[in-house]
Amino acid sequence: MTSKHLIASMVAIAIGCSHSAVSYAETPDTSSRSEEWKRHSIDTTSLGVDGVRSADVNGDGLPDLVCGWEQGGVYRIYLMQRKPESLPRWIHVDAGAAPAVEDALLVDLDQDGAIEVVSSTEGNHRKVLVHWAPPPTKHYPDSSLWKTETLFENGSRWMFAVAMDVDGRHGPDVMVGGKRQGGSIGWLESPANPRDTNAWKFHKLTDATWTMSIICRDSKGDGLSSKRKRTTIPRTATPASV
Ligand SMILES: [Ca+2]
Ligand SMILES: [Ca+2]
Ligand SMILES: [Ca+2]
Repeated sequence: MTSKHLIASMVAIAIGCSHSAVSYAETPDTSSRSEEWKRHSIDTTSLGVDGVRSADVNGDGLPDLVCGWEQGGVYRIYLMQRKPESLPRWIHVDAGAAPAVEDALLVDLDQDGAIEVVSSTEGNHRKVLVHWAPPPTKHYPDSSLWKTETLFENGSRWMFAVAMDVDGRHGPDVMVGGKRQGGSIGWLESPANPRDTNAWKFHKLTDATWTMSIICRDSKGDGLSSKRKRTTIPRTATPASV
């Protein structure tokens, strides 16, 4: 596999109650569209994988991944390790519990250079959690150095989050979306000390029936990000937010 093919590869997730996997699909080394893509599993050890995000967590130029395992109640980061002309290996970072996790977001919330995870949880847990990363001088994959705290809860279910500096101060804020009874879309305002989770303030923007995603765009072209939301009518099955 060349780096060109790897960059062009898609990350996919297979979802099932008894069989779950974080996987990626390798682009064929040919111009023929008829050749099948090869699926490579990264992790098959938990249940209910739900959603995947990508960012270069450790700044080595290789894309890393994060996803939540809804039935497994954990989130995991996968750090890509790759040598030329070989398939990647992945370091698993299992750094905190997140019961009924629906979405996991990579963001350096306290701006110290180490990227945290913000997870949205539903079911009976119903919290927005922050999983604080170790300081940049510490070993990022060391699970014992991670710390999980509640960033926000109001009794409603949380489905999706994106980072966005809404007010232009104190670094990134967090836009969050929920569902069903009491569901809303709003933003969590970062305080001067983002590590003080009690000081984060929630600003409700609108009611929401079922948030599937939140996309930040400068739709007016005025240099300020706007927000678009996608919601659906209520249903009984848990949607796949891949
Ligand atoms: Ca990386
Ligand atoms: Ca950080
Ligand atoms: Ca801010």
